[in-house]
Amino acid sequence: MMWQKEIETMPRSELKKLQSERLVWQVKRMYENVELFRKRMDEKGLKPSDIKSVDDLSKLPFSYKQDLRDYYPYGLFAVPMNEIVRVHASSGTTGKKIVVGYTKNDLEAWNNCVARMMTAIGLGKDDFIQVSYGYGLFTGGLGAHGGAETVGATTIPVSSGNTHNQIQTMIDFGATALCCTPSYALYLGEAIEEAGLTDKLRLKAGIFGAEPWTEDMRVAIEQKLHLKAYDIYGLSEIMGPGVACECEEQAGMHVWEDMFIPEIVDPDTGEQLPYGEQGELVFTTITKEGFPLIRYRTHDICTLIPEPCKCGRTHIRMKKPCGRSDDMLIIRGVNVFPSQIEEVLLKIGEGITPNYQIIVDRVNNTDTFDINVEMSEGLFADDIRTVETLEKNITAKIREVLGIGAKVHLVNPKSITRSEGKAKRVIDNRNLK
Ligand code: DLL
Repeated sequence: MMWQKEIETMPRSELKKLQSERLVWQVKRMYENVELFRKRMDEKGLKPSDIKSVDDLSKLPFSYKQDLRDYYPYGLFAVPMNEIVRVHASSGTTGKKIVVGYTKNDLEAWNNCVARMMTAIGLGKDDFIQVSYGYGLFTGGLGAHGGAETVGATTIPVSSGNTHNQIQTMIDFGATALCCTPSYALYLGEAIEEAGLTDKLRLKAGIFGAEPWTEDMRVAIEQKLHLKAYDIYGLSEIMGPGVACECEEQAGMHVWEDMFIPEIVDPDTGEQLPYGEQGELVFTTITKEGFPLIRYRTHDICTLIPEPCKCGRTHIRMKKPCGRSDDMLIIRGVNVFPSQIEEVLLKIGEGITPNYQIIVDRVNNTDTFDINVEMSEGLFADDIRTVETLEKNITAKIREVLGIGAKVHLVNPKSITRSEGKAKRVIDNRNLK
């Protein structure tokens, strides 16, 4: 059942018809139930009846991450709260997280998205799928989990962290597939190699995503873990992992177009660009009930591949995202906005200035995360005790906000280089394109 052949190989003309019907349905119900959407439609002088097919998509207003902040936590949901059976959350640009919600049908649709991919890459009832994405508010763990149970595999919900335990579980429980971030997969691969345990692995496939990774990384992971490494893309706002997935061809990720309409737009003007051109990826959810979004600006820079895939699936493919049109960083799989750091520094205030620089690198397949913060004029670098206390305090607050550790270094006032008076906030030395 999970090879949803009729849908996955539907002729494009039929797919377009289906999308149009669903778009019309979605626009109508959102106009009735989501205040912000109604307001934006009214501002444009648009009525739901003006939207008759996917050809009218570009008339519709965009939606933005900022909207989720403004209507935090549940203000954009399109059903009464008693129909929402699960919420997840992800980083917002400042202190507050963004919150998303799912109805029972939404969870079923999500499970299907991931299950379609698992089926495509040959996973099923006889497999043991180890889920090493984090469980909790992050969508990775429970998203992969739902797909694994749906294909009937034996699901091993390890969650993230504790490498020793990961490896032991993988070997003892006979995992045949692994789901985690690509950087963690590489890290596990090295650790397994070092421990001389590679022979004990039974892995055949890996489902890796949540952060950018390169073809070189794919080769390295495949060599170390003796498996085939597949890419999976998604974002909490649209659903979670599984919005787009690679098939057996490993040649771009199929966007499940019966549920999501992708567009590429010029990040500056918002103008729709033809398939094949690079720009910002935008999604419209046409089946989501709980938290639907119309023309959501992902900020992921990407290209859609309109040519048919050898696998026979007709759903369009996307290339690996190759950057962001905003300043979001993904460090150890966690989304980080520089503004979150600035907010922490501003709150601490005394002894420091909000002049900071984030330096990210990748050493031994793990992201390093350093933050230099200029101390204020009144503080002296030789007052080691005060400096150390402040550094500890900032580190703790950053961990509280982001959920990951950073190395904080207080540096002399005005020592962070400015160009045209502006400090460069982020130096990312990882080569992920
Ligand atoms: O990262 C969902 C996910 C979990 C996807 C597990 C795949 C596997 P967020 O935390 O909301 O959701 O982060 C979404 O992560 O806009 C991209 O910038 C980035 N991203 C996700 N998958 C990929 C990928 C999850 N395969 C943001 N390649 C997105 C590159 C990715 N970037």
